[in-house]
Amino acid sequence: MMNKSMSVPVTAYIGLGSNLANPVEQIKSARTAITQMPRVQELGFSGLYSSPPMGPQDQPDYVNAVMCVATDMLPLDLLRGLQSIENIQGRVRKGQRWGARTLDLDILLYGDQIIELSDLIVPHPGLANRAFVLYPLYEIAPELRVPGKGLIADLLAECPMDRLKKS
Ligand code: ROI
Repeated sequence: MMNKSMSVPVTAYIGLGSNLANPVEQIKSARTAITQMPRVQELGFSGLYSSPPMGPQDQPDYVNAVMCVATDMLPLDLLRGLQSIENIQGRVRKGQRWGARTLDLDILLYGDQIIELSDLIVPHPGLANRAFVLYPLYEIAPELRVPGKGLIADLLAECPMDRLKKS
């Protein structure tokens, strides 16, 4: 009989971002924490990129990266796991929309699925026009097709690198 906890792993992409409390260390420890999640295997990790904040300018520059994992966690279970890592690393949700944060973990892609739940929209709505997501994603998955949006290479060609720097 098929064990109902067994399911086929999907390849998911996670965006990591930080602009407080030593961002490079925040990203590194988030990587370790994600790798240590029970039903997650790391398949790839981009370089680190820095960029000025998108949104309010009165906050430090960000460090961003993208991680590729294989997981058989359901999307919302993966999201809850990532949120608990954000909280452990001292994320405080303040009033300001798009304010500074110690750690932001976003599910960018979950296999080829389109997910539209109140808590989770995949592909991530900002993916197609944010250089700090597209460039690290392209680095680890240059052949990727983004469901509903097309080839990563075509999205990248439309998105100037602007002030994004590979660090
Ligand atoms: N800006 C940059 N450069 N990098 C981010 O990860 C990032 N994350 C955010 C907002 C506040 C929108 N701006 C950002 O959530």
